[in-house]
Amino acid sequence: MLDKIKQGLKKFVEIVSTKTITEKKVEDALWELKLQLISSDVSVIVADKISEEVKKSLVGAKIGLLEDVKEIIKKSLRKAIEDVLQVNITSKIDLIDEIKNKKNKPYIIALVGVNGVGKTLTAAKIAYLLKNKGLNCILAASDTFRAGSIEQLEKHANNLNVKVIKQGYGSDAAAVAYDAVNYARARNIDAVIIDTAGRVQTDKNLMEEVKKIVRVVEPDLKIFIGDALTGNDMLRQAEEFNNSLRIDGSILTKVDADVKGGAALSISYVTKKPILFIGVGGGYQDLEEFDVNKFIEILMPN
Ligand SMILES: Nc1nc2c(ncn2[C@@H]2O[C@H](COP(=O)(O)OP(=O)(O)OP(=O)(O)O)[C@@H](O)[C@H]2O)c(=O)[nH]1
Ligand SMILES: [Mg+2]
Repeated sequence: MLDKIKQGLKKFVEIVSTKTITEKKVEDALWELKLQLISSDVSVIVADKISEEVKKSLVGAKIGLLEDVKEIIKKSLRKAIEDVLQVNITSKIDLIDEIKNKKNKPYIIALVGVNGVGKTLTAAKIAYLLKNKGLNCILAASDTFRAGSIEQLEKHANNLNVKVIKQGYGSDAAAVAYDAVNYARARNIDAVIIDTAGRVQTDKNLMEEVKKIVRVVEPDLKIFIGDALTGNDMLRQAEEFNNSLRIDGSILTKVDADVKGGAALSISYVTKKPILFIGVGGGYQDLEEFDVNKFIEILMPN
């Protein structure tokens, strides 16, 4: 995964480090790098930002005779990437701690996003994670829209031995979430995970439906679920959900199949919210905490 960006970075390091660093040379190489980043689904704003930062730190840099030019260039790239991944992000969210520390149970998590991005599977993955951490949770079947969605969630819930609160298709999604919260409150359950209906980006009704869920149950955490494979499209969705709901963070799914990697690099910058987890497969255990340093480690050329 992430091979494409990695190659762009590698090429940049190689081009620049074979020559003395002059503004013109850095600029030419940066142009190449920017194109590579953009074709790897990094958003144009982010690609610009990375190029600018690298340029600032490299042009005019006085490099001692014994210093390794390659290392200096890598350091400058690493810093620029770190900056875009962490810009304006002050709070790292530790989900397990947050749930444990919440005074009035339950802790309420709402998962939102467009069709087919992995909301339902991610709801199940989170339930699995919480169970493994000794926390109990229930699932709210607030996708009352798509045929088969309730049975799909129930199947996961059966596998995990977690309760689902549901009504019928066509019923009010916010009412289902509300029921689930009440159920959990009455039984001292740690967390409620709300699975919501997918929507096509332009669907105003479904967006209103999620907003209503948010109004009614006031989730502690509103997580945007984005499919890493859909690149810049996913970034537009993230912006739209963020504008409508003020999301608290994102989970990127299908990162296991993502050879480009640009979406992960851009989403925090675009939303100014952290990536909480990444989905790396179809199993319940395939949810990893997103670690900026580890991500950079994977990206950086040797
Ligand atoms: N490889 C891989 N597949 C994933 C991942 N997350 C989800 N999927 C797959 O993506 C498909 C869609 O997942 P769902 O959980 O049904 O997506 P959804 O957002 O609930 O879809 P709708 O309910 O139709 O809006 C399924 O086939 C999942 O197995 C992931 O991290 N990696
Ligand atoms: Mg679903």
